[in-house]
Amino acid sequence: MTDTSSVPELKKLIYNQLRLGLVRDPETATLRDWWISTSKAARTIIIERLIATQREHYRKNVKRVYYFSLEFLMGRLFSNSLHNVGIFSQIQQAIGEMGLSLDSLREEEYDMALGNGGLGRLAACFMDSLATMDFPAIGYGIYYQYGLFKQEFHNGYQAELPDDWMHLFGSPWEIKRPEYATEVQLYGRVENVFDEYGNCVQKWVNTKKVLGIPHDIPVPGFGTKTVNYLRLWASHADKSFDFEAFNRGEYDKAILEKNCSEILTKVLYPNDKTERGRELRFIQQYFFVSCSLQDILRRFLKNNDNWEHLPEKAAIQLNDTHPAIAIVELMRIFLDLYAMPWEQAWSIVTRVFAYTNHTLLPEGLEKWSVATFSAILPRHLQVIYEINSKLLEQVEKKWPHNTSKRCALSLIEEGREKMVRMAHLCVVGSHSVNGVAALHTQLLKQHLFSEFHALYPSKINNKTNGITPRRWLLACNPRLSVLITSKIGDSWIRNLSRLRALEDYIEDPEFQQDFMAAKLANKTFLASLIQQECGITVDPSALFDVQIKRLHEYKRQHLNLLHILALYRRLLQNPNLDIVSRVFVFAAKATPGYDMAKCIIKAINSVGSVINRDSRISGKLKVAFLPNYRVSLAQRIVPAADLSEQISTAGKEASGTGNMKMALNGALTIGTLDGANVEICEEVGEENIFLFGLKINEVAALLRKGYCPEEFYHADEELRAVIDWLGSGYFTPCDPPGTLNPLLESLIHQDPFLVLADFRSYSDCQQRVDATFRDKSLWARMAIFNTARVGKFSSDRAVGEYAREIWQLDPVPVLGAELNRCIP
Ligand code: 26Q
Repeated sequence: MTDTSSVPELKKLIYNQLRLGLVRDPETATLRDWWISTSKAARTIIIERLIATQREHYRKNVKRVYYFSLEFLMGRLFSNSLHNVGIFSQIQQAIGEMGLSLDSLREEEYDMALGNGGLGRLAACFMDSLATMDFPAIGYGIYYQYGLFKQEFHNGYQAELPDDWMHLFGSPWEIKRPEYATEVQLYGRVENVFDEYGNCVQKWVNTKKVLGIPHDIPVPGFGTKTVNYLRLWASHADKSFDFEAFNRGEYDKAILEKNCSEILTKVLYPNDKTERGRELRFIQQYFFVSCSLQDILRRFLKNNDNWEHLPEKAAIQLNDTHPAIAIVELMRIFLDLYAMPWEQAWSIVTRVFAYTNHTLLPEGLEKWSVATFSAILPRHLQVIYEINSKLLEQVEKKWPHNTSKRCALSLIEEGREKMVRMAHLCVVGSHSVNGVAALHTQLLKQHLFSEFHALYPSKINNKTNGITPRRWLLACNPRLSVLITSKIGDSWIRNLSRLRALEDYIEDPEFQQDFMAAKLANKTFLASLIQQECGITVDPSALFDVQIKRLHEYKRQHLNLLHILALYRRLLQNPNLDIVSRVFVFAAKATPGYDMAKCIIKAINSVGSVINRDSRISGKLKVAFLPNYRVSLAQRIVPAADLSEQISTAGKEASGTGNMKMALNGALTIGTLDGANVEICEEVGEENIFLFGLKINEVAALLRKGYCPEEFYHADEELRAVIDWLGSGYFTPCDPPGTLNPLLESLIHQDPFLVLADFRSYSDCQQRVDATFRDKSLWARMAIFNTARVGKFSSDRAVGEYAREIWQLDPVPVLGAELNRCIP
């Protein structure tokens, strides 16, 4: 048997892909051609293992978890696949012998940006961990033609461009599977008809039909033969689409209708409150849920014949409420297509589903109008009313004659327009409801779902988020990975807690030096990217102060900005002031409809361009806002961060995962006691993190008493000065007067996220950061402590907890997947 992973064999595979697959002459092949051929060569190995894995799962009739998510932020797959399959160094050598470099090939790949932010990236990290830990798993989502928009800055303002990620070339990783095409119904009406036993049953008729075509992306585990996959659905016109129009000779009308079907999965919706009314998003949700459930039931019926066994074979995790309609759809299938009694159907459904909540913000809670349901999914609305009436019976039993409890718990929000509360649907229809950090879960129990918690005391549980160490250390930070492995071996890659062994080296000056040398090299690399992308020259030895995340007021990028202004002003007023040089690195996209977020971007860019050009401060401060934040950009910034900004208003960030990524790469955190920061603090110890700001109870107390930002504005001379300065037009000389007014107005008069209240505490804390950074050895020790102590935040740990405590899922090792004999 040939060893397909030997260098000569890999070279052969790559050449074959280039010549036979792409029909290209090696003499004239472009970098893109080489990237595609190399990816496809790796893919052949992955596919053999995929087939072996699926065969094993089928043969053993295993239980699987199905992760339902509207978003999978996979980023680039090239390096990750090579690492996970165990051929990274061989491919590196093969490519090198062919006169090319892996780094340049890597740059050819588009990010698979099928998500907005944390929730989508979490789904991607979980897929990596599930495969690595040999859990049978399939991710279900949408094959958007356009991912999250591409961001450019025009005069400091965000401009949005389409992200045509597949471009003309498609993705070398995807496998289109028309043989599993699935039909989905929409619109129509419900008729009462009598079945053969004289029972009145409901029939959904006169519907429009759309087809879902699966596109599979293989997900190889690290150091295992398991290859799971992501199944993404693209909409397609049904074969029968408007045949009549064709027959009437209305060819153009028929084609237009075809386009309507195919528009369904064209674009990912950005996370936006104003988007809620968009009917297309609602249809997207139902479309992918319906396809996925049919796929799951088809798979179940191949090996089983008793629905009672479904919960032993399938666990479905709902990534937020976005796929919540799945609960109703499975009920509808059981009731209407299999004539199952309600109680039995409900018992099965609630044992299959589990729900993860990712937000406490009221505007983050999804609601759809009863009118939308009635037009698009009329039968589902009936089922929802039925679920609700049974829920309200339970409420009546627990709290007799209590209207306020009924209103608080009902699936229907009464008002001018009746709305269906999707989170309530998820809570009643699932056996598990989890938050994503300890604090977040506690707040779910105490506030958002307090009544449900009283009704179902054991349902709500915590699963603190995690990140995959394969992408967020091994692949993104090769220098640090090599150093760590040289000291403690490579078992940390699959068992991140092993990083604790680094504590033995904390006092070792040579290790401190090597650790910080890796950091400096990463900063030098980022500095060249900043030069290239922003035209700003930065000094790699400065403190790299990094805030990278979606732009949102609650995340408080503007608090960071006020601190930058304060430092700048202090320097201007005292040119000899001794402060540590800093490079402030930002990267963030603002949702297109979110004007305040866009105004904050403009403000940061405007202040940055003045500061960066001011020779009076001799380069002590630089501000770089890197455009088009995405996974591949994060992979370059994370390893280069000295300071990780996690400064949300306490109680607003469910968890955060960027905090984990930067701490793992040896950055120190400056943060509030919010989300997973609380647990990071527990792990690294208070002496290794910079905490500031109001705590949750203090935020609540301040709001209760009536928060008045003007008071803080008037009481703090420096704060007032920087706010007035920002509003003066000084930083926006070429823009109309009042350009930044919305931001100023909001800060001084509303300040919903308590920026002014936390400013002084933040600024003082930044002075402690400054003092610490001067002590190189102290900083190095603290940085190493961070890397050594954050093993808990591996997505392997998180997924292990989900499997044990929610899914009751066992690992299934795939042995002897050496099917390479099929390859010539
Ligand atoms: C809703 C309706 C219509 C269109 C879009 C949406 C939508 C899309 C995405 C609403 C929310 C999201 C994304 C939310 C999100 O990313 N939440 C983050 O999840 C992370 C993983 O758990 C946490 O770490 C973050 O704290 C949380 O903000």
